[in-house]
Parts: sequence; C-alpha cells; structure tokens
Amino acid sequence: MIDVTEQRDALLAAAAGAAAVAGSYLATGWTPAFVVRPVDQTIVNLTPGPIVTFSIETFGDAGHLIHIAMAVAAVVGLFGAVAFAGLKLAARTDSRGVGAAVAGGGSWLLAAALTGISLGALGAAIPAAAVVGVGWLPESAAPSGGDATPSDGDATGARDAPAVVDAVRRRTLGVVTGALGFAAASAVGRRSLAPGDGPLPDAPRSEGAAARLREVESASLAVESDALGGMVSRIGEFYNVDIAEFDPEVTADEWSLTFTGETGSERTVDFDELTERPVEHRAITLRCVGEDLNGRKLDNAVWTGTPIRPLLESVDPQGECNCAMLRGEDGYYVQFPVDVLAEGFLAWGMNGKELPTSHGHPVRVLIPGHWGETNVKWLSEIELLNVEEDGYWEERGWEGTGEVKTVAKLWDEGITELGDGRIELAGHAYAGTTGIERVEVSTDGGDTWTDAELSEPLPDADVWRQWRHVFEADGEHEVVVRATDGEGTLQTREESGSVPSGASGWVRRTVG
Ligand SMILES: Nc1nc2c(c(=O)[nH]1)N[C@H]1C(S)=C(S)[C@@H](COP(=O)(O)O)O[C@H]1N2
Ligand SMILES: [Mo]
Repeated sequence: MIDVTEQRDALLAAAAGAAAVAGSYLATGWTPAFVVRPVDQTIVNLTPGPIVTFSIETFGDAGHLIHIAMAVAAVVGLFGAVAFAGLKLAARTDSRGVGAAVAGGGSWLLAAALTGISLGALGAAIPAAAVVGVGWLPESAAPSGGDATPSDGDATGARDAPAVVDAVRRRTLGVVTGALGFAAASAVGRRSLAPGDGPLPDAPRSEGAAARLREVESASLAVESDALGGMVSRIGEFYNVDIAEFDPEVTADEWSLTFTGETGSERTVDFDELTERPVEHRAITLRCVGEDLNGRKLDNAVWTGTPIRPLLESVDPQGECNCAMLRGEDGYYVQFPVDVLAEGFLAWGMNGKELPTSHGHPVRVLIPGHWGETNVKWLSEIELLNVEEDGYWEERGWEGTGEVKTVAKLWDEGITELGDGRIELAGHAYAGTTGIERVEVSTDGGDTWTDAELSEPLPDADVWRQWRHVFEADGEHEVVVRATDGEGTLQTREESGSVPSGASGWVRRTVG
C-alpha cells in the first residue's frame, strides 16, 4: 500500500501547491505580495543581459512566458513540499487537524518569508490547508484496513477492498480536480477584476474624446482590407511591450506621481488633481525600437491627458545633466533629457475610454517623436538627476530613448488582389514629430517610383499616416516602399537590425 499512499500524497501535495499559488494570486493580483513575484524577479535578475536581449529577439513576448513558467513551477514545488509535510504529519499523528494546521501554517510562513507578513499570505495558506484537510485519509481507510471508511460520515461496517480503493480514488480525484479548478478560476477571475476599460471620469471629457476619435478615424484612407486597420488602432489590437509578464494593478485612488531628486520643491500629484488640469485629446503614434523593419509594434491611438510642462516647471528642475529618470510601478525605468520630457503628455484615457491596465492604468507618459520605451506606463515617479544613468533597456544594450526612425510599412493585410488584375498595396508610415510628407512605391525593385495616395494630414504633432497604391500586376513584382518626413528627408536606405537603435532600410517584398 505504501507506494499507493506515496503517489496519493504527492498528487495531493502538488494540487495543494497549485491551489496555494492561485489563492495568493487571487488575494493579491500581480503585486509584490504575490508569492511568485520575488522568485520571478530573482530569475530575471540572474539572467545575464545578452541572454535577455537574445530571448527578446528570438522568442519575442514568449520569452516572458518561459521565466514566468519557471517561477510558477518553482513556487508550486515549494508550497507542495509544505503540503507534503502536512500529509506526512497527519499520517503520523492520525489527525486531519494536524495535517491541515501544518499545511496552512507552513504555507503562511513560506508566503510571509517570500513576500513579507501580510493578510495576502492567508491567500496561500487557506487553500493549502483545505486541500490537505479534505484530501488526507487515515491509514485505516486503505483497503487493507477493511473496517474503516474512506470519508467521515460514511456508513460503518466492513467493505470490500475494491469498493474502498474506488472510494479513495474518487475522493482524491475530487480534491485534486477541485484544487485545479480553483487555481484556474482564480487566474481567470482575478484578471477580469483588473482596473481599466471603464469610461472616462466625466461626461464632457468623454464627449471631447469621442469627437476627437471620430475626427482621427475619419481621416483614414479607404482600403480594401478590413484587417489592415485605419488611422486608429483598436485597444485590444494596439501592441504591447512589457518587462513583466503581468501588469501592475493600480487603481486611480491608489495612484500618485512624485517629482523627486534635484528639484526646487518636491511634489506629489494624485489622480484627482491630475485630471482636473487642462485636458487635451491627442493622436499619438508609438513604435518600439525592438521591432523589425516591417514589424507590427507600431500603433496609433487618441489619448486623453494633460501636458507635463507646467507640472515640471512647478517643481523647478535643477539637476546638472538636465535629465530625468522616469519610473513605473512594474519596476521599469528610463532616462532622457528634461527638455524632451517637457514636451510630453500624461495620459489617463485611450480611444475615449479609461486607460486600460495593459497600457499603463491609471496614468502613462507619452513622449512625442521618441521610441516607444520612453512612454512609461503605470508612471509613479519622475526623478530629476544630476548625472546621467542608464534605463532598463539601456542597461541591456539598447539605445532607444532617442527620436524614431522614419518607416513605411507593408504588412500582409495591406496586399490585396482586386480581382481585375490589379493589386492594392496599402500601409502606414511614421516619422515622429516631423510627420509624413510623402510615400513612394516601386513595383520594379526600386528602378522607378510612384507617389502613393496619402490619408488626410492631422494637426497632431506625432501621428502616422496611411498610404495606398494600386497597380496592374503581371507576374511577380519586387515591391519597395519608402517615406519622406515632414522636413523633406528620405527614409534611409541603409539596412540595420533593430539592436541597438531601431531597424532601418526600405521594406521590400515580392508580390503577385
Ligand atoms: N512601466 C513600463 N512602461 C513601459 C514599458 C514597460 O515594460 N513598463 N515598455 C516600454 C516599451 S519598450 C514600449 S515599446 C511601450 C509600449 O507601450 P504599449 O504596451 O502601450 O504599446 O511602453 C514602454 N513603457
Ligand atoms: Mo519598446
């Protein structure tokens, strides 16, 4: 019977470990009080910079999943070991209560050791105690015992071995299924509790944002493919780049922004104070320095917020480098010049809605014309520095705080056969604050060029434009696209990869 009991205990312990981790997540969300966070952080910190860069280039967003999976597995193992000890002690003392107490108390201690003593630690302790308490069965319940019953309250009397084995198996399966169901429900349920996605704070603002959204959307070019998207990227389709695999959950009530460091006077601004400031609705395009030349990390939205300059001036920045470090609640940080920051925008709305969790709820920075990494989400601190320091990505070999490079994209969805021998080519072009003046298309590998049709220009300072070109296709064509920015500078032809300061060259594809 021993090996059967061992297997049963191992299974129950693993289920208790999973339930403890899920319970912790349910209680805390992806906050520093979640038991996986410190372990995940350790894994991230122990990973050498070149490997981080390599994994981002190779696996993209999947790289995150690899270390989070490692961290979750390790922590499930730790709580599982505690539950296993609980099951063993229950057997030794023949007491369900002792087992549950050891599993619960031990899990609480483990959670407190990982994340500090808090109520959240109970989130791990209670499910662990429950799984051990309900799942454990006395030795006498084993078939060899014969005279005992597999669960309390069952009818007494001798039962034949197969029936008992069956009952034990059912009980175990029930507990394990219950624990895993709890784990899955916690993960899904907690996500849907995350802040964000609500309406903007007050009605006139929502109307202003909605009007602006319509204006920007109506500048879109009519193109054949619905999948390509127009001037405004939909919230669920707007790209995401995050250093952490789960978004910090910060409510508007909890949020504040503090100006620290080399200031004439430190200042903390809360959400109400921020949103009472003058409101603007700006179309701003974001592009990640890490994307490929024809990559998909380029999107545009209409953001609701307020300019940073007056706030910045009110704290009287004094540092010698004239530079600032911005920090987010997820531990992200990026440094760039104060003059660049002064042009920035603090946004709490996106496409007429509250800023979603994944884009920095409740407040993010938007820096016109600079790479995506300067646009700090879940912003909590602006520190004025005396000496320049590297930001998160700069420490990892990137140079992505500067101005964006000009690019014209040609994605798969932008290539449409019109059915009459013609092919429509369409895409987006972006050049930061100078804007896009011209997009040219070649269908003969770059020998001859034709001007593409462009979307209506917008007054916004940092927004992409759409382009469209239809041609008679006879066989295969080598299509090349290139943009010219608002100062008349042609997109550079020189090819480079994204590391360290953004991909360059002209997008070139075989069509037809
Ligand atoms: N706090 C925080 N801000 C952040 C990041 C992050 O990981 N954490 N990623 C940066 C990067 S590299 C980019 S490209 C943009 C992406 O913004 P999005 O996810 O809203 O598209 O956010 C930037 N701001
Ligand atoms: Mo980025």
